[in-house]
Amino acid sequence: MTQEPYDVVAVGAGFAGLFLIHRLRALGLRVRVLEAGDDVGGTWYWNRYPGARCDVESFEYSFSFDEALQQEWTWSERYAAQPEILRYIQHVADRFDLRRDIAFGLRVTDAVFDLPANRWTVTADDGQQFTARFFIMASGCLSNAKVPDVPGLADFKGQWFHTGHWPREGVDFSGKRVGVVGTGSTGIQAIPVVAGQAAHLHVFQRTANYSIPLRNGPVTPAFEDEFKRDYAGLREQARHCPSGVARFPNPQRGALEMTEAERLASYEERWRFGGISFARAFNDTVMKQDANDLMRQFLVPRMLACVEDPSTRAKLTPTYAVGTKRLCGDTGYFETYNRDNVALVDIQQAPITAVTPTGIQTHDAHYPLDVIIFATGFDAITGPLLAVNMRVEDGSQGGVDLHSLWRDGPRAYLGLMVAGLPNLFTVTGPGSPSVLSNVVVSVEQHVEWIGNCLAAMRARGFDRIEAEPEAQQAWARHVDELARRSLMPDANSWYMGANIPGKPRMFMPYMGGVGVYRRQCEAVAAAGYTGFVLSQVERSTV
Ligand code: N01
Repeated sequence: MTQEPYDVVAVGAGFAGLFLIHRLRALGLRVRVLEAGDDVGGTWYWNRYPGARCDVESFEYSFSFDEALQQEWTWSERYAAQPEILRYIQHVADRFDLRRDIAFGLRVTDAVFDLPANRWTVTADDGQQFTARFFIMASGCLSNAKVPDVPGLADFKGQWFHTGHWPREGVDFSGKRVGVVGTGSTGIQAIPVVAGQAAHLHVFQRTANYSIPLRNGPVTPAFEDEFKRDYAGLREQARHCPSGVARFPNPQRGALEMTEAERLASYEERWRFGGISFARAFNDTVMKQDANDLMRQFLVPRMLACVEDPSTRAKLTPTYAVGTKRLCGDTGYFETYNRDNVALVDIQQAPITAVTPTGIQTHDAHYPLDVIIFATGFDAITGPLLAVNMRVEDGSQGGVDLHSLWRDGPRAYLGLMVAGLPNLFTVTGPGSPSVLSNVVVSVEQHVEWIGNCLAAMRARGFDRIEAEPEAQQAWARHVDELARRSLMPDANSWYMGANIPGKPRMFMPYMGGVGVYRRQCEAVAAAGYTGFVLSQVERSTV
């Protein structure tokens, strides 16, 4: 069944898809958002695992586009848990009546751009098709959950879950022997909660990680007032600073420029404040190994001071450079290893070889389990884009598809458009600050930019836009150069695609920061969309 033509079809009803509807409606465009889940929320719809919460403060990790919305909503905790964030997103959908432009329960499988017709046809898993002049992937950077390819999983007699597809009804761990595989941001959040419920918990750790206590707590009226008395001003600051987070914005000085006393005072202040802003204590932490070593020397003893068993403490000691994989924020993570019902298994030293019908087998032992939780992450940034078979078809010359274009690694001009795929926009695509920023700030910036671009095209009578290959190449070189000046490419991180076997190894996000990035996007638009080719190929325009 083919649906009526739209101006825009988009994928995903998370923060990005919802704001897209709001913004594009205001421009008078007809938009349809296709969403695999049965409600709004995106990341916060799927990631219902125990302990899930945002490690960016909620007053900042929220929409800024509407003053009344931000004044009326009250967060109960400094770092809200998943149910509250989901309630907030649902509130936004209701308040702006966004659901009527969303089709739920549809997973998009294919998107084909018919070059002569200048139309995308987007196909969902139930066969429904939607056509539109413009297609926008608002599918998130961390929505393609990755279960490791471990032999024997299909024959496991217990229950197993990936944290990114957590069952709505929850999981009862009482009296169960549970195994958690993975100690990234997700595992570190889930482990303390699961440990409190399960009879026994084995944590299977491949890489020891850095984590800073969040020091979460209830929002007091004074705390709320701190944000709300000049919310607009704070948001403006967030938009123009590197991280997209206004409180503790990025530092102007490097650790190596400070005296030891100044440096320790700054680390101490951040440590007491809590959370992942610790990484932003100095501007050279991920740029210079010496600066990184100084942070490490401060952080590791603090972080592990609570772990009583010396051999567990040794296993929990990270060895890579701080901040080159995403820093984690936790609530009682390291303390969990003092519990009698928790054991840490070092699978770097003795890797998992199989899942057996009754548990996990490593090189040197078998661990009987009733439940296995994979907190093993995502095929990040490109995974959700490549999950849709996107291609351009030109009756005479054959076609081009995203998989071929990105065979050697993803490239997108400003992270917004892929040369060769006209009228397709990617929200927080590769080459944009996305996952290195407060992603809601980045989402709003992208959606605003796309909306302005569509409005400008309409005003000037254009109906096709595509990125120039040369501009895309130059942007990709710039993204790569920034990364190479830092320690980031040395880590086996998902930023590098290192967690997915066979994925091209390439640092995907833009390291220049959201403020600088925003200025570049604005300059491109102000100069008439330099690096893009705009044209009129249809007889009449929207
Ligand atoms: O995933 P990860 P995540 N065998 O990829 C291990 C955001 N987030 O879901 O490090 C054994 O970081 C893997 O080991 P290693 C945030 O941006 C935000 O935890 O590859 N182990 C690692 O320990 C975050 O960075 C919040 O050696 C395997 C873990 O699994 C991103 O989501 C909360 C394995 C995966 O860690 C992803 O976090 C949660 C295998 N085959 C998440 N494969 C907020 O608070 C992987 N691992 C906003």
